[in-house]
Amino acid sequence: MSKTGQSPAGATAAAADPADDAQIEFGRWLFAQPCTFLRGVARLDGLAEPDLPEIAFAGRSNCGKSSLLNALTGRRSLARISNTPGRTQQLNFFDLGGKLWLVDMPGYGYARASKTDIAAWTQTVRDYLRGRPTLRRLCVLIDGRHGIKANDKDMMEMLDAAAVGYQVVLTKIDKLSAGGLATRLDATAEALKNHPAALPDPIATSARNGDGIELLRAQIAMLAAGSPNGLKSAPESAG
Ligand SMILES: Nc1nc2c(ncn2[C@@H]2O[C@H](COP(=O)(O)OP(=O)(O)OP(=O)(O)O)[C@@H](O)[C@H]2O)c(=O)[nH]1
Ligand SMILES: [Mg+2]
Repeated sequence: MSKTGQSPAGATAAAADPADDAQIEFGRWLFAQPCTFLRGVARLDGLAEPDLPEIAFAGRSNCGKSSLLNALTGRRSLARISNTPGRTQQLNFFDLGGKLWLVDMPGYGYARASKTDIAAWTQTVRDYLRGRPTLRRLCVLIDGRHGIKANDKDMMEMLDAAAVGYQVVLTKIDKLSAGGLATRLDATAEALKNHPAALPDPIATSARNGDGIELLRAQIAMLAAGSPNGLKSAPESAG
């Protein structure tokens, strides 16, 4: 995986580097663990103390957060998918094999949200990001068809200011041609240079055809293991 942040020009280089076979296998193993809905919370005071490492998924309403979660865990309907934007209204916590929590966050930029809703959302997200020492990675999902929009930029600037590191994940890339994807990846990597808390290389995914899902699983598994050195022993020792 690129650690330097120096990616030569070109879409292939701009996309996150492929994981090796052992990492892919580890990711597959982790995400084959039983995954269960823990609880949904609208306010963080309803949440259990941070316990396991957490990976959270944020993004604009309808960008494909719940679908990505389902694709990662190989379940059709773990997280609720909807054509109605703004369906996921709370932070939904899922337990993956007692090893990791996955957090489906409410989408932002929902056109029909009231100012009060937006304020509440912003507060919840800020509280969550500030108060989760166990948060290992925030994935910011960007709808691959549209690229980074103004409200994505606002969100990313908030994260930059709070120094919360994040991985940008392009979704729905099955809707793009090969050329369209290359252009989107280049433009996204270029835009990320202005966001100090963003990892440099976006990951391109499709919940529909599975593109990029193994790579994302592998990256999350590595984070959950704590360090790349924990990789080989983790599946055996975890039973
Ligand atoms: N073609 C395609 N459509 C997708 C993909 N992922 C999600 N969608 C569609 O996009 C719409 C929104 O998906 P969701 O997963 O509900 O999006 P969300 O970000 O969780 O939405 P909210 O919870 O409302 O914020 C649904 O109609 C999905 O079927 C994908 O990879 N490819
Ligand atoms: Mg959702």
